Amino acid sequence: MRRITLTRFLIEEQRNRNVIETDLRLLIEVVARACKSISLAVGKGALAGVLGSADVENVQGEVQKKLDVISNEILLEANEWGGHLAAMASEEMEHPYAIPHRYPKGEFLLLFDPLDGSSNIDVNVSIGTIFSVLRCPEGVEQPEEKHFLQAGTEQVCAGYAVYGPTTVLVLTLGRGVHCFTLDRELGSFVLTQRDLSIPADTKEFSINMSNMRHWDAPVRRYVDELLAGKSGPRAKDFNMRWVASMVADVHRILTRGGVFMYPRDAREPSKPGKLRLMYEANPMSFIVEQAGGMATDGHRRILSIGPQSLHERVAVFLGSRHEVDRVTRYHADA
Ligand code: AHM
Ligand code: MG
Repeated sequence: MRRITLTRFLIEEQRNRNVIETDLRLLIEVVARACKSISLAVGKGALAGVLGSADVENVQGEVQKKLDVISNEILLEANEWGGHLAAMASEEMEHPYAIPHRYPKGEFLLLFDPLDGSSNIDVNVSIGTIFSVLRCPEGVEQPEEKHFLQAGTEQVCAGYAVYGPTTVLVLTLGRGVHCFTLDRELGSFVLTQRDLSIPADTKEFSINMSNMRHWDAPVRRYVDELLAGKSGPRAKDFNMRWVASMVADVHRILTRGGVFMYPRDAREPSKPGKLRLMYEANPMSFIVEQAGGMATDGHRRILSIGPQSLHERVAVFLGSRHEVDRVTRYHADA
């Protein structure tokens, strides 16, 4: 079998389709290398003393795990010196991270959730990294928060890694979605699936059911109908899965279809949802749309939302097209 490593894939994309600039290729390779380091740290677990809490809160008011902090540092260190970035932003940092003056600057902005699925870190369940790449507006030397506030449609690249039984990296450059599996002996990501495609129909849904009493009426209506099964209005039985790591739930949907929901709820009525728009919902929505799926906040296409702040939250409905379309219609009906 001819093995296509990530490096070869990117060089061939650049050569044959001219869709990748050299700096963007470098950026993706650096992020992939950082994901390998995170994968190694995650894999060592208790042996390396990396489990447990770091005893500090991040800007979201969540207690950081040691691996959240380690993963954030790995991504910052890997990406600051290559000359491909203008600045970075992370779930774990209140403000954007400026590239130190001693290094050259590039034209891209990198945003990431360094380790998604925090509640699963200490219990040996799949977790991952999510990232999004934007272009720094022209003429901006010192990017500030406002320069990051671009709609998801402006993303030039997005991806995620899942640290599960295998480590995979899933990537889109706006021309399909491709999956690479980490060959641990070689230390390289190898292309294992081109052009992932999410089936338009599904019999599987994904939502944290414990919040049911807090949901808005359209979400209740939609899930009630799914739960009613064969004898209900949908006339088929649905299965449910909730890993509580968005990376793992989305990866399952890219593999076999499904609908993922993290709606707004009445626990914190002032918040539009739990997940963060710029480094969780936007990159995942770009990937899902590129695989033929759909992603909305119940009302609007997520990728078209004009962000107001770096850490803003959003309700998320994504996955198989016909299901996301239906739950979005239920919001409009209401
Ligand atoms: P995190 O970025 O702090 O890990 O939070 C995001 C995660 C998602 O991966 C997952 O879908 C969701 O939070 C799970 O939330 P809950 O614990 O409410 O089910
Ligand atoms: Mg997250």
